[in-house]
Amino acid sequence: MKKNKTYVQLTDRYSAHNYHPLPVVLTQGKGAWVWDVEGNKYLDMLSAYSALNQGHCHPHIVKALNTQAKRLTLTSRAFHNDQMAFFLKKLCALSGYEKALPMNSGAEAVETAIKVARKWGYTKKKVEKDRAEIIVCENNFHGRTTTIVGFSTEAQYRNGFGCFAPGFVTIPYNDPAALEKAINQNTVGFLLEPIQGEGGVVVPDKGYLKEGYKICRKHNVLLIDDEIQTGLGRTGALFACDHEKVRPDIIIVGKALSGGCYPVSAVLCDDHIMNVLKPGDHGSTFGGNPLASAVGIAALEVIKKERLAQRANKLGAWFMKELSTIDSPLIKEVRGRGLLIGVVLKEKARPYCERLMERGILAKETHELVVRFAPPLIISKQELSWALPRIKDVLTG
Ligand code: IF1
Repeated sequence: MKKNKTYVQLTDRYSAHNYHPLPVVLTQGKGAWVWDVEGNKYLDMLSAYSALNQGHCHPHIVKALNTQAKRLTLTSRAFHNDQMAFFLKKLCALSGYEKALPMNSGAEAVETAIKVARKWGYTKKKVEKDRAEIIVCENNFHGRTTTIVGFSTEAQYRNGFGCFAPGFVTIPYNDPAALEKAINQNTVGFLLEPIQGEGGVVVPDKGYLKEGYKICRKHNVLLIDDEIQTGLGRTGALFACDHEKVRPDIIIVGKALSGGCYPVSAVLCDDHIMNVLKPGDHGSTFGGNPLASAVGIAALEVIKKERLAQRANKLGAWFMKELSTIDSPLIKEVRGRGLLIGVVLKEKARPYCERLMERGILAKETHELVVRFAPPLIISKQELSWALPRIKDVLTG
């Protein structure tokens, strides 16, 4: 049996060095568990940054993937396929929006939302040509395209990648007054994460989204909610904005929209916004393809049928409470919502993630000081209970 190290060396030889992963090489997954090439078993507490809410290789989703793969995989949007409409219908029914536009990666869906918001601004709000502004938050993470990193406030994501697109205005997160102040007649959208994931699992004050929504309404600005990481059950509701009963003008989803089986993302909004797009305005070779659509249908069915949001809510509250009782001078704070939890340390989190790995738990640091726990939502209380003493050992030892 080849060792993890062999694969890591081979990867270093042939792959761009744009990542620094933990030195574990996975070869199989089932539910909340994964196995490496040496036969070691781990509890996956990252779930591919919340793409695996339904768990690894969920049989219902894998079956849909296999069945569709044998029938038809791609038509392009030059022709119709017999899967996409049903996928979008299901997504609209679940989310309560009138229209959905399918893309592939999260970043592409964010780009799509930016285009929709700008075109809405020019055609409906009558913003002067090329003057549209979108407000974004400090500490944001919305993806890696040049437009998106152009409005990141993280030096590493930007440095060396300019020039950047104009038209973005940055304000502090969790500050409604700053939003009101930043809006002018050219503002078309306010793009935000309801919880900042990459930012370190930053949960804003209660009422922030509601207040933000009210301000947007008052000034005819679109609230664009990036639920790529927080959506589809992760925080204990279908969308994190549901906790405040806010209905954003645009919601962006990705990751768990395929249960980790395929890249599937989408932009959701009502027709009076989506109808600004005309044939030829936007597209994607793979967006809405039959394989993606069949997988998407199955992924949504699992979220609903297995009540993943309710599970995340219940298990998350319990797990976070348990984590909070760990008495260690190393821990500064435990924060999060549902099964998106950050344990903020007083020192670098990476060595602790390495030690967790040695104990059979896969987690990844974010923002240097935060260990993020975001297991698949199908995880059981027993599995979480198995993890607790191990996490406790590592964080107190
Ligand atoms: C990587 C982080 C998470 C996202 C939100 C859009 C996207 C993401 C809120 C873009 C993607 C990913 C990207 C991935 C790591 C991961 C991540 F650590 F970078 F911050 F989840 F927390 N909006 N987040 O979280 O979606 O284009 O990647 O499909 O390695 O960059 P994408």
